[in-house]
Amino acid sequence: MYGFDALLLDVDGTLADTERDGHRCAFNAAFAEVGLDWDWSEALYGELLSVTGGKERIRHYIEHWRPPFEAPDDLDGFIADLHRRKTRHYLEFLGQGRIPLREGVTRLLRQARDAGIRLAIATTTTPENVSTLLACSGDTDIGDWFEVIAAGDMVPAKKPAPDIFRLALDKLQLPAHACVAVEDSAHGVRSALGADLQALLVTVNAYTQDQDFSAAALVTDGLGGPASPVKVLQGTLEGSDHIDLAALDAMHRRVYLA
Ligand code: XBP
Ligand code: MG
Repeated sequence: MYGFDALLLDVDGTLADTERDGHRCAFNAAFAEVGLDWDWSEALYGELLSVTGGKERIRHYIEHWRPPFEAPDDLDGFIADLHRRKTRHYLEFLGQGRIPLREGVTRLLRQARDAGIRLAIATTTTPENVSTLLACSGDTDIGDWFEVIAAGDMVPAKKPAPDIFRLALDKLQLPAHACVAVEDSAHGVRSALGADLQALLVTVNAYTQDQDFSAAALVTDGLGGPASPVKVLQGTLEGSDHIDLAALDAMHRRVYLA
């Protein structure tokens, strides 16, 4: 029925707008918990998102943004402890239902599952953050729909390196040309294309809308839905006025069969 076998999805910014009101607030809660006067504003966090990975982001902040900071001898241990605290706060926020899935995500995933399209995650965040986000999404079994969850420290190099998408493809035992990928950021685009996932949709968000997506096959302002057409920012949308399997299939065909 469709010309592709699997859908590989990013998490933060793609499945849900997790950064501004989720991860950022969790970092600030962890800083306060250990008595640090660090406060990542929405604007500063937008800058810090240039570094993927929470532990890597904390280290970058210490090295580049923080006035002279008396770093403890075991800086790695200090950062790991801070990140564990941050993750605990983030999981709490998810459990409070503070971070809903973006519009159209459940609809598209359900359509893919019903059509036999295999589902995989490729993300920089931790596996626990992924499973909890999905479990708190309202459709409690949505996490079971994913055959593969490639996440966080499973790979040595995080996005924009291609490692996490390559791991997802390896676990699926599929070639890149048999798949469609969905991302939200320039780092994610570089990671997906680095894994040769050319049939790539980008659904931008407030933090990423001004980034360079010229290499992506299709860029929209989201997945939309039958009652809410999407805005196409790059490429052409065929088959429907929102992102469904027909639209992804048309994109995949344009990339590989044109
Ligand atoms: C986005 C990231 C993650 C999150 C924070 O991941 O770079 O680091 O910002 O999560 P993606 P952690 O867009 O690839 O889903 O603190 O768990 O890293
Ligand atoms: Mg993302």
